[in-house]
Amino acid sequence: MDYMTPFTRRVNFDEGTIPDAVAVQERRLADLQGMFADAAAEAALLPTNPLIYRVYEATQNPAIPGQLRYSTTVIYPGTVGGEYFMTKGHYHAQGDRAELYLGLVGEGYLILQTPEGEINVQRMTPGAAAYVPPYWGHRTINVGKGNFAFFACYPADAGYDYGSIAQTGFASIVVERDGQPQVVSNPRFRK
Ligand code: M6P
Ligand code: ZN
Repeated sequence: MDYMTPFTRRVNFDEGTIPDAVAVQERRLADLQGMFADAAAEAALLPTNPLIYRVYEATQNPAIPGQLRYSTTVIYPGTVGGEYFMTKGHYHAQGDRAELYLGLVGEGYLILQTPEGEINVQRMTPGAAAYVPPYWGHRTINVGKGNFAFFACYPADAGYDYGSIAQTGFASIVVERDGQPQVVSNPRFRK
C-alpha cells in the first residue's frame, strides 16, 4: 500500500485566508462577465476590472474517489448595479458529490439551485456550517460591508460544471435595497 502522508494547513480565522495555500485563484469582474443582471452597470465597471474574490486552495489532492480537497474563499465587499459581489457558482461535474461550507468572517448568502430551477437560500455568518447536498448548484454572495470568508471541503473528484450557470444563471439574485440584502427573481434567468 502506498500511503499518503498526512498534513496540516492553517486557516487564519481573522482573515479567512490560508497563508500557506498551495494555490490562490483570483477572480475579477472580467472572469464573471455576463453574470450580473445589470449588463450596463457591469460594462461600466469592466475597465477597472475589480477583484471580486480569492480562493485559497489548501491541497492539490488527486481527483479520485475517497480523496477530499479544502479551501477558503474571501469575497470582497461591493456591488455591480446593486447586485452584491459573488462567486461564479457551479454544479459539480459529478452531480452526486456534496460539499460542506463553514462561515469564517463577515456575512454572506449561500444560494442553491436544482437543475429544475428550485432555489434555496442559506445565510452564512461565522460558525454557520452549511451543507450543499448532491445535485444542487451553489454560489456564495457577500451581503456585508466588509469581507465575507468561508471554508469549504468537498470530494476531490467532484469537479466543476460552470457552463450551465454561465448559460442560465440562477433564478434568484441578491441585491441591496435600502441598505439591506434582498433576494429577488433574476430578470435574465433562462431555464
Ligand atoms: C469554494 C469551493 C470551491 C470553489 C470556490 C469558488 O471555496 O466551492 O470549490 O472553487 O468556492 O466558487 P466558484 O468555483 O464557483 O468560483
Ligand atoms: Zn462545489
